[in-house]
Amino acid sequence: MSISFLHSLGLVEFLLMGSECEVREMTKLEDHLEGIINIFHQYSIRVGHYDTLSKRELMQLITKELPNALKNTKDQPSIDKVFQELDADKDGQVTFEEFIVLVSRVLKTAHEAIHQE
Ligand SMILES: [Ca+2]
Repeated sequence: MSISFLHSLGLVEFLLMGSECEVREMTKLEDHLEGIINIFHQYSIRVGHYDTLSKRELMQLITKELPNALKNTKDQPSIDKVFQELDADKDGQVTFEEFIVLVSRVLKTAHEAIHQE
């Protein structure tokens, strides 16, 4: 299990107790990046493997968390298409590594939109 996953479960503080670990405040960017991991975990732990998204979990994440960034978030064929594109190894699950392809796509589009305003 990654530190971030444990962190999202609130276990890091517990594990770090007694160890000599310098505690530094997270920067804004680090905080935002960890936020992406936390959101992923919020959905990935629901069913099946705790660290991958099933199609249903991906759909829940997209519908709840990206309704403005993505079109047709409630349209099943569109979700199917996104899932197939993200599931690079075709194992029927979207890992965090596969998920960040979507994050990167959304970020890129949002950045372009800012410059068009
Ligand atoms: Ca996969």
